[in-house]
This record gives sequence, structure tokens and C-alpha cells, in this order.
Amino acid sequence: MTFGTLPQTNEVLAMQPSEKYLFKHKGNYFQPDLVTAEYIDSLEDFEIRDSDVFLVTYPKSGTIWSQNILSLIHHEGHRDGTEDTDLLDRVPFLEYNIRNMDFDKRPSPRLFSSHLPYYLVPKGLRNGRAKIIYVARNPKDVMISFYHFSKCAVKFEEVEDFGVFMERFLSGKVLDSLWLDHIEGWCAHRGDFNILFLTYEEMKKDLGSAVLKICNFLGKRLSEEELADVVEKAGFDKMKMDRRTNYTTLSTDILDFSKGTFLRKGTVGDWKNTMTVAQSERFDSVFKERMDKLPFKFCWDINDEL
Ligand code: PPS
Repeated sequence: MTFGTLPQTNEVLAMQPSEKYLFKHKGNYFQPDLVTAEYIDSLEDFEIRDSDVFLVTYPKSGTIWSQNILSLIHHEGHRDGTEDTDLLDRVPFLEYNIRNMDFDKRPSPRLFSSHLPYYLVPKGLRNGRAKIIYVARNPKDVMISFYHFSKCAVKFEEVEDFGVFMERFLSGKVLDSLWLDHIEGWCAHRGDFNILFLTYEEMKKDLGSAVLKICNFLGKRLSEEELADVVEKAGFDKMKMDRRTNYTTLSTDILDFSKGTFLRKGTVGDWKNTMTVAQSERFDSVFKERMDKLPFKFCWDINDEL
């Protein structure tokens, strides 16, 4: 198919996500096997504690990495008895409570992850007392990571043709909908929340400084040794090998590791290995104007200055 020209009927159909894999609720796509519309609606009144910390990301933007960093900061490098706890249990997803945790019984301060758009999070977060860390990643790398992840995520629709996947991504017909809407929404409403924005790329370039930013935001003090310990334990190679941080403990009906790994490449600029020049130009033509208005300087290559 030549993108940029009008798609034919069967091509239009290929652009539609199957209802078996995604359902739309209040403008956002969710996974039907993991959550219901009623549960999402119930989160509006989910009781927030002032000490709660939320990590918010669009999928494939560095969630597991930031979950691990938050957890390491919070649990003293996991020397406090949480060594054998899975990351998903330390920083569970609010909307995907796959372990059926009783969130109300968790001791404070609680850590949560979420991919929700700003308008679907609990209203208690809008009082500005609980803290939110939003991590953003350049959307071409997000899309490539998403594309590969759909192969090993059993409950995702596998879209073989990258060109088709790209068109779905550009039109927001993927889990958690349009990247631009997600990030624009959170940026535009930043004044409603107590929020720190970080980018995957700044974490990649200087993890120590990013960890310090998080600590300052959370009001945590780490010694130089503790900081070095967090940076070491949050390194890509370390996390990839550690079963508590690489999702290999998830059941095979969620992730099929014969088809790929969750921690795949962990780099900046991998999009260049998949996208053609024409695809990159097509991407820019759809995203650039709105991206230019975002308060972020995205980095498209590991050698680019931030
Ligand atoms: S998800 O499914 O939304 O929770 O995925 P998410 O964790 O947001 O994103 C997965 C990508 O993050 C990369 N990753 C890392 N990069 C650098 N350093 C560390 N420690 C790290 N941990 C995870 C992971 O490899 C995925 O990116 P890709 O580009 O696919 O490698």
C-alpha cells in the first residue's frame, strides 16, 4: 500500500482494530480481557491518599523502567524485605488490577502506574496533594516498541504489516488511543495536578540526574551510594536479566516469550531500523505540527543534544 494515497476498502478495514482486542470507552481504547467500562468509571471515586505516587505513561514510553526506579527509591534499593516482590506488585497498574489487589489495604505511601488519559484518573488526584510522574518518549520509538510488543503480547492483535500498524498508531486506533491526545491532555492540564514531567531520552542520557529529579520531587534524600545503587539496578541489562523486572513471571497466556522480550532494545532512535524515509515523512506530516506545540524537546537519536 502507498501511504499518503486514499486507502482502498480492504485497506480501510485493516486500519480498524478488532473488537476482540480493544474496546473504546469515553474516547480511550482498553483491553476487554483486562478491564471493564464499569471499573474504569468506578475509578473516578477511587480514594486518593496525599502520600500516593502515580507513574503515568502512554504505553511503551518507559513504564517498567520508571516503575523500577520509583520502587528502588521507595523501597531503599529493595533492601527492606521487598527483594522477592515482583515489580507489578510494588507499582501495580490502577486500571489493570490483574492480581486483584485490595488497593485500600496497601500501606502508605502507595505507588501506582497508569496509562489513563488525564480525564479518566480519580478526581482525588486533582487536589494536587498526591504526586504524579509523567514519563514521555519520542513517539517513533514508542510506535516501534508497540509494534514489536504486539507480537509477544498474547492479548494484543498482531498486525504483521508495519505500514498498517503505523496508520493505526497515527490515527489512535491502538491501546490507549492517540499518543498526541494523551500527552497534549496531560500537558494542558498540568496545572490541575502535582506533576513532574520527564522524558525517556533524558533518563537514557543521564539516569543519575533523572533519579535525582524524581527524588527531589518526592522529597526523598539518597546518599551517593544509594543513588549509584538505584542507577545500577535500573540499568537495561540488569533489568533484562532480573525476573522481578522483566515480566517473565507473567503467565504465558499474557506474554509469549518465544516471540520476543519485554525489555527488547531499550534505546533511542531504533525507529530508524524499521521505518523507511517515506514512512518517517508520513509520520512527521501527521504529528509534527501538534508536536511542535508541546513543551518538550524530543530527541530522535541517542547522539542528539537534549
Ligand atoms: S508498557 O507495556 O507500556 O508497560 O511498556 P513500557 O515499559 O512503557 O515500555 C517498554 C520499553 O521500555 C524499554 N525499557 C528500558 N529502556 C532503557 N532502560 C531500561 N532499564 C528499560 N526498561 C525497559 C523496553 O526495552 C521497551 O522499549 P523497546 O524500544 O521495545 O526496547
